[in-house]
Amino acid sequence: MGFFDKIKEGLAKTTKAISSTLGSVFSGFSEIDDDFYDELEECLILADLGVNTATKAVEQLRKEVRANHYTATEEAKEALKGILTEMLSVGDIALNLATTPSVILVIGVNGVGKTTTIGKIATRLVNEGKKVTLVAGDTFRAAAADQLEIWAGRSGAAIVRQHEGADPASVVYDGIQSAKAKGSDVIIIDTAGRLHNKTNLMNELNKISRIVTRELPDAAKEVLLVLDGTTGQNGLIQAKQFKEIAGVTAIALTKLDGTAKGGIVIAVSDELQIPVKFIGVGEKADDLMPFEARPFVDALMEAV
Ligand SMILES: Nc1nc2c(ncn2[C@@H]2O[C@H](COP(=O)(O)OP(=O)(O)O)[C@@H](O)[C@H]2O)c(=O)[nH]1
Ligand SMILES: [Mg+2]
Repeated sequence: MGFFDKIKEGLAKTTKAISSTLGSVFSGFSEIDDDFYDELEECLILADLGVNTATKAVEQLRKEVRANHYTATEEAKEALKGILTEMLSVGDIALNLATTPSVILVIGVNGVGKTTTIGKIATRLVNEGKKVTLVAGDTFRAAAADQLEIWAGRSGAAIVRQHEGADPASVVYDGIQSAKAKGSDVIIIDTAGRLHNKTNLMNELNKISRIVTRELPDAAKEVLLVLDGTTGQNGLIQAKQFKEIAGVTAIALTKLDGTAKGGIVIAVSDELQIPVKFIGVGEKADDLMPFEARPFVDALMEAV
């Protein structure tokens, strides 16, 4: 299945919600007037673009319609696709894996899909012929390392873990030594996401980052923030906190198969100016799509 069909399937709920409402706006108005813009803005907010991003998109659309003397709503629709695509284009969508080894530090609150996303990314990388080491930096619960170990087995990645309650930074140190010895191409670090104590979390992530920088000063590093797409605008608030404490370079939005609110992808890109590099559309190994802006927008508005 190609990217387009796969997202369309994964985003079925979102596509249905957005296209039925947006569809009625574009077909329900014969001319582009204030009522049209108001209705459009409301639809975009309902699709979880958030007030800021929806307002900004509609403002931009007004400018383009005026500048190009558009009169048909069909022309406005094409212009809107371009605007949304532009809002999603905030940086390189490929992971930076320029060095051997390179490091992906995966962060985010509990339950958003970090470990699952790591398993999916490991599967992709191993299939591309890369040697991958997973590091079980979530030592808070033994089950977390067990879950990562299952994904290591499935994907063909190596895993480094310690006992429950071990110091995450020490597991990371071990993981890096092991990856160096094995000649791994990519090291992916899982972490615990206890945001209830911001200071603790910050200290823990800082400590891990320091070890990575000390042991691999020249390595390409990604800090991948995982967000649960079903939490909508709350996810955005989380993301702002993590951006502040951890220097996020990339975002993965998960569970977009289970929500009618896929518009959150646009809000996240636009408000944080950090590229969404992956979207999760299911629980299986191949349910992770490298994100592409235009096909995403096309899928979102296909039936419109
Ligand atoms: N439907 C769906 N479920 C997902 C997706 N990603 C993760 N999950 C599920 O979300 C739950 C929490 O995932 P997990 O990786 O353990 O989250 P973590 O606590 O952040 O490591 C698990 O049941 C996963 O199977 C996704 O893209 N779609
Ligand atoms: Mg986990």
